[in-house]
Amino acid sequence: MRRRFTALAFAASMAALAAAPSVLAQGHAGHGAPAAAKATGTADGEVRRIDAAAKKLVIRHGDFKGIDMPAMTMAFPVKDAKLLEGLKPGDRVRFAVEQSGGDLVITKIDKAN
Ligand SMILES: [Cu+2]
Repeated sequence: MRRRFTALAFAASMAALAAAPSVLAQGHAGHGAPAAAKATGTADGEVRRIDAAAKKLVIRHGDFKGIDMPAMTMAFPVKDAKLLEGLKPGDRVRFAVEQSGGDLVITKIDKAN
């Protein structure tokens, strides 16, 4: 009798454990998006244009690692105007971005020449 009771209690606790993860997931769903880790990626490219006033770089970039984006030419805001120093159109670069709202912001850029 006691043995049977223990087995039932065990089964009940296993069911509770199995249910717990989904309860936790639902608890996070409402406020998960802003706290989620920022997507980051790296790519190689060539500087096409530098807009120091707007703190933007137009880069013809190759495929990204870490971010789903094919090769194209596009403008990127830079996190810090200092990142633009020493760059000129035609420079080959390797750079890192982080997703910020709808933008991919350059956080690091190095000449690859
Ligand atoms: Cu792009």
